[in-house]
Amino acid sequence: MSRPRVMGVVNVTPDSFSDGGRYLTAEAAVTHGLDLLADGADLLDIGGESTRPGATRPLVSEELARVVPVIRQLADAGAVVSVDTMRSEVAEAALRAGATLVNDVSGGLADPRMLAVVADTGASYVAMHWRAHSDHMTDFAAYDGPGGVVAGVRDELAGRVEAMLAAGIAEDRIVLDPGLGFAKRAEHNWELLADLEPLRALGFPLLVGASRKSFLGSLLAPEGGPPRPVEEREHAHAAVVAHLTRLGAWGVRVHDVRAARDTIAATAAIVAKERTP
Ligand code: PMM
Repeated sequence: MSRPRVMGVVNVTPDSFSDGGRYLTAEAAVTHGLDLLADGADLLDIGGESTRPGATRPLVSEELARVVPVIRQLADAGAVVSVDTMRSEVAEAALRAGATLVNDVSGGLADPRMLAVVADTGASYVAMHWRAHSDHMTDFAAYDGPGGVVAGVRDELAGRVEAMLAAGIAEDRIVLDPGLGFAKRAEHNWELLADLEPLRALGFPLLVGASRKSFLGSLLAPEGGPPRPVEEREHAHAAVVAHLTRLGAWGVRVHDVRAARDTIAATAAIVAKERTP
């Protein structure tokens, strides 16, 4: 596929910043997933742990109970399903229930068993750049080395790639993600978006999640005023999706699938004409 894949977000959590509590029952989450598929999602990302700044972690049993029934039903309905989890037990159960991709925001750092589980099952694996759990990640939002945030994220992801390959994950199963908003201040996110080439040069497909994040809210805030509310950030997000389409990103992780598909379609139509001699 030459255009970015659209990964629709289904958060089965009480507290996600973007949609917390809206799809907490399995029935509501499944209905939402089916709606996202009808809107054109290429795959669905099902998560049971909120990673909003300051969030505390659910019990493993809670996370399992939230995601497994939803994954089973959506996979049975024909969806390509990824599980958004940092826990190997949840990844294993999700893969048994029909998921084919593990989206680990910690890139294997949160659970020492994760990489081995992914290698053993042959699942695809999204490794996001991450430094610490959400309750204290803002303490780690400093990139003082040469090359700043771009070089810092690239080097830390390169280290994760080494660990993944050493664990036996096949090269063609790996997707990398810069982790916008995770141990990053707003200007870090913009710097990363402006300079994704060093990450791409690592040689893996890139997934990016900017949808509804607070750096969009702060960009759009009136002077001295509060951030733009979560549900009013979509136009700014569309500009990010257009940019990622031009860069040839592998995928975008989004809440509003239809808006992302429309943005990608229009951008791709322009790009196709540019390339015609
Ligand atoms: N962001 C969130 C959760 N999971 N996974 C990947 N791969 N990349 C991201 O940027 C990412 C993620 C947080 O956003 P949400 O609370 O709206 O799901």
